[in-house]
Amino acid sequence: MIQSNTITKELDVYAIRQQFPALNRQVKGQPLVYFDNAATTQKPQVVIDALVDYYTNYNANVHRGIHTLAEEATAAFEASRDAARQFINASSREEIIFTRGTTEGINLVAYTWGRKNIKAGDEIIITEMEHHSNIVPWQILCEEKGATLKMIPQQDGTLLLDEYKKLLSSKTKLVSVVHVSNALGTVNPVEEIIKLAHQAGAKVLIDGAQSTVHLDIDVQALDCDFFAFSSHKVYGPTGIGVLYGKKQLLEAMPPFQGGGEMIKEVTLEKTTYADLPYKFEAGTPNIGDAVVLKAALDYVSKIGKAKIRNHENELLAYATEQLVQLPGLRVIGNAANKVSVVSFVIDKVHPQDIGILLDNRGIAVRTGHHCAQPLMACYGIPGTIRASFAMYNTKEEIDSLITGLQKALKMLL
Ligand code: 7TS
Repeated sequence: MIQSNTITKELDVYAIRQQFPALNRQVKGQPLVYFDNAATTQKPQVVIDALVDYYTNYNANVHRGIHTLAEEATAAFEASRDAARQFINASSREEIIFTRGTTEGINLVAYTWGRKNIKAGDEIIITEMEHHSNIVPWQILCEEKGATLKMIPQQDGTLLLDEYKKLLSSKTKLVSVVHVSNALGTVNPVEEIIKLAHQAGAKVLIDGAQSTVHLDIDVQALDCDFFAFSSHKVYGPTGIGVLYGKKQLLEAMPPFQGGGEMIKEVTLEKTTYADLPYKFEAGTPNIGDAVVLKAALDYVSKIGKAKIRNHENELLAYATEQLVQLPGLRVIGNAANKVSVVSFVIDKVHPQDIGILLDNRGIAVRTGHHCAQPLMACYGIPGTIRASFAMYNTKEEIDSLITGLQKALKMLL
């Protein structure tokens, strides 16, 4: 049934919902309400079809066969790289490295750029609101090198930039910052963070895991040195992601893994490495999922991120407005600039109990620390309940969440 209040002027949510088969399923006898989009988005039929098409019609290894299937697979694989380049406006396709996802992208930079450039006494700056994947690789590196990891503090979801300025010095070699917090939804002022880091002579990595699906990304305008994102949070398949790096940095970096495809010539004495981007893509890549990434990015571009964002912002405002009326509920993270995530705790109830009771009503949220334990420690809480929205969510679904929470609280309190 189409209800006018859930169709924004520009985005026909109900037409979009038809394109996501998973949204038709029932959970515990109720229609699925999927609010765990920050963990991973559901996939539109075009993405599912593209994967089936690849394995049905042109599955072959890339860059090595001269037969037709290998040529088709290689062309599709490289077309996907071009689509990713365009999606984040990198200046050249050589700057687009396929990875398994954001985690691998960050680890690649820590392992190669970090091993080469970080020395004892150097400092790396991250923030208090990082996902563990933008903390642990730097801890490992700092431990190995005798470098120091510093954190920009935050208050109620907003980074304290004055504190950041105090942390910056000639010792700072890298600033690695999450663009959009997965646990709070905060959009961080990365433009300013990047500018200040560059003035101090440091390089900057942006963790774009949560931002790439919601915001227009222009790595050249941002002037970041590295940018990492995951396909599966942009309506694409799992197991594939992109690391962007400025060409001159990537060229100067040692390889990540050694093996086939990343070499120019191997003798027993010495190996010379392949040109970019292949130097960083050892072995048979995840061809099928890489090919399909293009279908996902094209799908999002065709609908238009501005329209999607407009709709998601309406959902976020509506959800926040409804949630704060529940007794004992406290929203965690009230930054002025947020997208698509509302995290909250409720007095005297454990987030996990709420998660289980909501699941009994077919409502999927994430509960826990969201792989951001240092952030939870700032708030003195073990975790939150997180609802995160995508283009296919509706206000009626938020109403179901509110009803579900009211019923859960009646049972628990
Ligand atoms: N950085 C941020 C900000 C993230 O939100 C995530 C995943 C990652 C990095 C890691 O991405 P991956 O694709 O390599 O795993 N975040 C979440 C989440 O919020 N719930 O599940 C995964």
